[in-house]
Amino acid sequence: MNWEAFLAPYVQVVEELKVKLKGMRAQYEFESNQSPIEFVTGRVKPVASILEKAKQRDIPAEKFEEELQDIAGVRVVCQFVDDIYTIVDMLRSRNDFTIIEEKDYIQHKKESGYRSYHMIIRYPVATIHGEKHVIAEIQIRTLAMNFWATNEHSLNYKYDWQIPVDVKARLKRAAEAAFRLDEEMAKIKDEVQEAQRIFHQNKSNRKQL
Ligand code: 0O2
Repeated sequence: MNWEAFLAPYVQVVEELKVKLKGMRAQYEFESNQSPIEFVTGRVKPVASILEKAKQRDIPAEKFEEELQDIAGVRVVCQFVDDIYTIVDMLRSRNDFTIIEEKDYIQHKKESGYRSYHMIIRYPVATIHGEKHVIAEIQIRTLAMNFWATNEHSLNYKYDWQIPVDVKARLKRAAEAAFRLDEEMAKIKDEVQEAQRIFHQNKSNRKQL
């Protein structure tokens, strides 16, 4: 397998999606001094992880493009849970890609305690050989969900996906605590946003002086 050639369209998709989503963030801030997007990251799955996942799920190389749906991954991190659904609605209304599947792991958390909203899309990318449709995954989650998922991911690596029972139980409690934090923050969202608007306004006033 020529990995550089295989992954090139995925690299392009991740870069394009990052530019578009960061552009949306800037536009929100410009127009209303606040944004439902806190930050955007993206990555192309490392070759070792692609091979590992393919082996676990018995996926042959010719089916990687169709069945490994997170080779191109972009993550949108929000402050509040309802921001996630604002982003989801906005992504649904776009016409530069098609949505293949949506997985709401917020309403239906995973057994591990994982919460996040996943959107699997088919994104047309221009290559020197013409247009190619690439499958990509957009993960949308709050800062609290992201904090939990990042730590759980590290522990999975540390324990080679065999996290000890006591650590697993703690992680589940931590996931519930992160969820309660999101719930509490939702209750004071208006106040937090007003404070952030004032802060941004003062910052741009200072810049103009
Ligand atoms: P990495 O290192 O992020 O690339 P499915 O067949 O639908 O059940 P699938 O195909 O794995 O499952 O898709 P799913 O559930 O949408 O998960 C894809 C990615 O979501 C994962 O990629 C993780 O990034 C994230 N994710 C899903 N479940 C968990 C979880 O329990 N904990 C954490 N921390 N992240 C999760 P990879 O390939 O696992 O990892």
